[in-house]
Amino acid sequence: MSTTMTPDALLGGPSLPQERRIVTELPGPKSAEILERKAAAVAAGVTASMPLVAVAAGGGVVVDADGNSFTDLGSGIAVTSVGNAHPAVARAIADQAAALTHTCFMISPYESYIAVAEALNRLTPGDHDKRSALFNSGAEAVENAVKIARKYTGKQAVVAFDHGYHGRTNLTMALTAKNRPYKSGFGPFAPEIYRAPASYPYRDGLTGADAAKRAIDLIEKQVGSENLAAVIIEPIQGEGGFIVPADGFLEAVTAWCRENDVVFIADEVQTGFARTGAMFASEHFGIVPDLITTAKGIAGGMPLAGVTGRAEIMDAAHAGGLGGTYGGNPVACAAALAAIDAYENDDLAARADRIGRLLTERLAAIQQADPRLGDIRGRGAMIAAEFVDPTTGEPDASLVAQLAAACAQQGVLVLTCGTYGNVIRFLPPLAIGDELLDDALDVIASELTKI
Ligand code: PLZ
Repeated sequence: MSTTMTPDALLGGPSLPQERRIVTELPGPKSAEILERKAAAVAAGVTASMPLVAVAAGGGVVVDADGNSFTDLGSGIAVTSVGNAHPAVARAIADQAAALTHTCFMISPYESYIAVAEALNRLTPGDHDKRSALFNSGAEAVENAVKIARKYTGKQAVVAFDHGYHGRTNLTMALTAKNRPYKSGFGPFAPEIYRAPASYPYRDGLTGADAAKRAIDLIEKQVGSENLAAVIIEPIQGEGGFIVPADGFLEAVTAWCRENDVVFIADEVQTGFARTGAMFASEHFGIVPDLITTAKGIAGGMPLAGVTGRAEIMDAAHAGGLGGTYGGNPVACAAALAAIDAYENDDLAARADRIGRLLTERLAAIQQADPRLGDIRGRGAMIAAEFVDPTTGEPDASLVAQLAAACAQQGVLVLTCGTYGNVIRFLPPLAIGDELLDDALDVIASELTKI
C-alpha cells in the first residue's frame, strides 16, 4: 500500500478507488500538521469532528492528505447525495465558471436560475401554480420562507417544534430547539417564535392523531391562529434524531393550518432530493406543503437553497422584497441542473430506497444481539440508530460518541445527531456501492462489541 498519491487519485469523483484503506495513524502526519494550523487560524467555535484533512472524494469515499481512504456515511451532512465531484456536476461547474461566474440575478438575470426555479416548481409536491426564489444556504431559505409567510398572512407568530433544526442565523436559531451547541449564549433570539411538542413515537408512544391534538391544543391556547403566520416543520426531523412522526401527525397539522389560514412550511433542507427514497419526504405522508425549503442535496455540493410554494403566497412579497447578492449564483445553478438531472435520470430515489433496506436489515441484526440499540428508524438513505441504556431507556450519548470515534479510526465516517446526542445517523452518498456499505456496517458492528 502506497502513501503517495498520483495526481489522478486527487481528482475525486467515482474513479477514485472505492475502498476503505487506512495507511497511517489517524490523523496522519500531513493531516495533523494542517489541523495544527487550523487551531492557530480558525475560530475555535468552528470545530471539525473527523481525524483527517480531505483532499479528494467521490462515489462512497473521502481521501485524506495522507492517502487514507474513508468510507463516507455522511455525505457532508446530506449534501453530496449524487456523489462527491460527480462528473456531470464538476463539468457543469467548470463550464459555467469559464463563461460567467456572477452578475447578480437582481441586476442581469441568466437562464439557469430560471431553469432551477422551473425544476423546483415541477418536482416539489402538488400540482398547483408555484413560484420559487433562490438563496445561498438552508438557513437563508428558512428566513425567507418566514418573511414570505408573514407578508402573505399579515400575521407575525411562527410555530416550530421540539427537536426541530432550522439553522444558525438569528431567526433560525430561534426556530431551532436544541440549546447546545447551537444557541447557548448567542441570544437574544428573534421574537414571536413559539414551540410545540412534536411526534416522537419511540419516546412518546402517542398516535399521530394524539400527538397532533397535543400540538394544536397548545398552539390554540398559547398563540391563536389569528396571530399565527406559519408552522414550520421538517417532515422527518434531521439534526433532532431522524425522527419519523407517527402516521397521521403531519396530515392533521397541515389540515389544521389550511382551515386556519396558517402557512404550512415543510423544511426539506435535509430530507429533499431523493434522500428519503422519494424526491421529497412530504410525499411519504401524502402532504402538500404551502411552502417548501430546499438546500443541501440540490446542487451536489455547491451552496444553493430555494423556497418554493403556492404562487399567491410567493408573490405576496413586493417587488425588490426578496433577493441577495449571491442568491442563485450561476455556478451553483449550473451544478444544480446537473445534479437534478442525475436525481431524475439515474433514479436515485430508488437507489436511496435500496440503501435504506440494506442499512435497516444490517441494523436489525445488530439490534438482535445488542439491546442498547433501542430504535431503528428513517426512510430511504436517511436511517438512524438510537442507543439507550436497555434497563432504563435513558439516552446513551457516551456510547454513540465512542462508537463514531472508533469507526473513524477504522476508516468509516459516521455522524451522530439527536436532541440527546444518542443517535448514529446514516446519510451515505447515493453513489456508494453495496460492498463498501456492507463493509462499513461490519466495522460498526465490530466496534460496538468493544464498547
Ligand atoms: N434546515 C432541516 O438540516 C442544516 C446543520 C449542520 P444551512 N443541517 C445541518 C450544522 O451543525 O450547522 C439544516 C437542516 C434543516 C435548515 C438547515 C440549515 O441549513 O445550509 O446549514 O444553513
